[in-house]
Amino acid sequence: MTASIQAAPSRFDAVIIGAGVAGLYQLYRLREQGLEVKLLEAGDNVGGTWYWNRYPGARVDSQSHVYQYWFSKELNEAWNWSERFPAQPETERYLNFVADRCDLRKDIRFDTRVTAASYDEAARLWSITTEGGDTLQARFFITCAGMLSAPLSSSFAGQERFKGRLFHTARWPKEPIDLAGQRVGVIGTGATGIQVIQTIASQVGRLTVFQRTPQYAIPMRNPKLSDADRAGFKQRFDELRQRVHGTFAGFDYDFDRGAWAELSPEARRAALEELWQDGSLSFWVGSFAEMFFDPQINEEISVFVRDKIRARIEDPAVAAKLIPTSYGFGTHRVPLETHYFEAYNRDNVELVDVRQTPIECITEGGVLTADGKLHELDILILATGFDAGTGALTRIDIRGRGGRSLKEEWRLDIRTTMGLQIHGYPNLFTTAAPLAPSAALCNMTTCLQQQVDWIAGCIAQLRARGLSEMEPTLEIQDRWVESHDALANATLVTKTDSWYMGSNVNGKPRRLLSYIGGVGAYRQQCDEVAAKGYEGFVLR
Ligand code: NA7
Repeated sequence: MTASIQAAPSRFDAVIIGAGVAGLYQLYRLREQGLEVKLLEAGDNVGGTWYWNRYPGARVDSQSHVYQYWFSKELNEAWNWSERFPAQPETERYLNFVADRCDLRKDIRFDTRVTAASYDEAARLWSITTEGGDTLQARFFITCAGMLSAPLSSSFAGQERFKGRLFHTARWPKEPIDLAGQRVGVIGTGATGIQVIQTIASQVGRLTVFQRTPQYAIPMRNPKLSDADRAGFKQRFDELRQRVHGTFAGFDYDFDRGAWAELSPEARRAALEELWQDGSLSFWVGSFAEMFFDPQINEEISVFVRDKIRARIEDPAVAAKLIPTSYGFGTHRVPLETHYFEAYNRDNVELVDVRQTPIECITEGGVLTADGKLHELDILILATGFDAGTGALTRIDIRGRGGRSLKEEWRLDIRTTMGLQIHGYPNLFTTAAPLAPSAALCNMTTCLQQQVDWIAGCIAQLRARGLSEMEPTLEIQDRWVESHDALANATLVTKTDSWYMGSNVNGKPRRLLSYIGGVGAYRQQCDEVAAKGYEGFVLR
């Protein structure tokens, strides 16, 4: 072959993007059906979120006994979690273990970033282009690219001038970074910033935290697991697997404490105390659903949490900055923390409220705030979050029927059918996409496995019927979006700014990105669609 002749594109039944929790399982499920599958992964190993987010203190906020795969009892028997909320290295090891045990690597191409994908209607094939210029063809194109994987890493004017080292948390290097004695700045106090701050406060010389929105965070209770704990969870494998798929947020706890209105003030207080002591997200998505709808109940619960925070901070002026008052508890992602608030009692930690004194720019020496003060730094850590839900897909040039552009469409309005398919993009299947339960309101491993199973079911069905194309009608998509919005708009979540609503990205259309009707209810609807022969979808 001469250099001028292009190699024919490689042809597969399915191409998957992303070797994280969803992608690995999707590969497993499709290979099980005998499909020729290729998984493309931008990183040099498996892990997804747990590959990229290796910043100091990175840790799962879901209990390990529900943050796992359910498709194989053998896997579950062979793996032993060390603690209730494992740190990033352990979670990454788990995903490597699964990839090895299931022999998944042979169908994964690492160091391969997808830049474009377009659908050929006549051939019913997707052409998927990589950064390296290769093209792969596939009947089915499945994105498992993550809900929180497109980092917002260039948010500040002058960043490139900074003479020190600058990292976004989601692009933390593999080699250790020596923070000892350094002047470190952290911008952002979301779930990520909190984990970084509480971890490095005692390691660095000086820590300057730039906070825009304070957080209602819950103290994590994270005991080491004993052999007896692990044996207990393993014994409950079948029960837990069934349970997590039916609860509101995909955990083993649910809103089953009765109605708030029927409890006396003492009983409410006792229930909140008990949930608080559990040290998990059960205080939020396993307590009282009314907090999402009723401003008064929400305020009562918010007061409870504010008092808990206040009691831990020595300086009342610092406490006033750290206690949220502009939004209610639980109306955006609630982080878990470990000695986070105590970090602000340390002499080497300074809190800068950037609502009062906004960040003007980054200079050679550090962060310049609107009061004219230069906060001099050796290292600047951006814990500034992600273009959630949409970013992973809009950073790829995805073209559907007639060359329509997903990026252009979502720039105007973010619409999907159950977060699993999009009208105008046949044979494109999406996980962790907008309008399905996701990170925001679901234990990710639960909802991702459910989505992967549903997609695998669609493909099996098509093949069994000798068909080759599936696409939702505009009508079913409109209906889904409408019912999603009706549920979302009844809650206080849509009244609070956060990445849940897309308000952290300038110009992004506002819509609650995650489905809020509950994991159990969502799954039921997905199952019904399948049971009715994919009613509302065109199969041909
Ligand atoms: P988040 O939750 O989006 O947090 C980002 C933080 O960065 C948040 O405190 C932001 O303040 C802050 N931020 C972002 N841009 C700026 C600018 N320009 N100036 C000042 N502060 C800024 O991201 P995380 O990575 O913490 O968490 C994302 C999810 O990953 C998390 O919910 C888990 O599910 C895992 P803001 O709140 O916008 O005022």
